[in-house]
Amino acid sequence: MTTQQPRRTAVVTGASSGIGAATARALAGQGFHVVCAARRTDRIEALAAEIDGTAVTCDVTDPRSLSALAAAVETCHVLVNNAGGAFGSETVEESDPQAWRRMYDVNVIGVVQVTQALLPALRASGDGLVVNLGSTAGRWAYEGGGGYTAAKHALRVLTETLRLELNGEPIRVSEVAPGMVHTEEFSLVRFEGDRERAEAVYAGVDQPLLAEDVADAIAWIATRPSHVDIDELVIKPRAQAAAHKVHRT
Ligand code: 8X3
Repeated sequence: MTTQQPRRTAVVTGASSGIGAATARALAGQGFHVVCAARRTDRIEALAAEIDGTAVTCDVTDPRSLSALAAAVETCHVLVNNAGGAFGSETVEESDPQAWRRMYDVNVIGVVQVTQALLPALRASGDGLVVNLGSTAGRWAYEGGGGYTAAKHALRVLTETLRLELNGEPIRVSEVAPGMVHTEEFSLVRFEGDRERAEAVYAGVDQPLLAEDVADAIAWIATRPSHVDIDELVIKPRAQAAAHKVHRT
């Protein structure tokens, strides 16, 4: 007679597209029950149906919707703080401070709030893991990226701080920091729907990373033995050696 083990639970924010959706699929493929959290209900419901998961509509910048997320998740083994994004590409001189606030809000405060909401559930699992989606923008500055690089640098420090504070508890804290990833929305959002500028980011680059490549790295981290903590994992396409050093043909 075989006894069926209950599926472990993973929560993925920003699961409606790109790296978030790919991560939800990858973790489901590893046997997790995945809670797909995002603002766009239709997308996460379709994804949840596909992977036998659960959809929870929420906005990581809105504490009220995070209470609903916390109420829906009793036990959480893996939390992937993926929701985030870049808004604009102006120089520091020309940038809109409101865009900086929005980027800090979604990339940093959003992670703080989701983590606060789900720490009781992570503790309840007895073996929790938090994976924060950082970026190479959290390591390198580049012109026109000020608001985003500042926010991702902040997220890196937030991740380190959390690891220090949770030391002694059975909760690991990781940062996955991708470089150039060609997703359907990241650059389109940054350039406010300007498809030409968005596509120019990847022009001539032999195989930028895909969302699935990053999801694969996250799934790898989530399937290490419990005592193995992957602090940070920087992942870039072969064609990218640094923020400015991208081989194009
Ligand atoms: C995305 C990487 O180079 O667009 O997080 O800042 S970059």
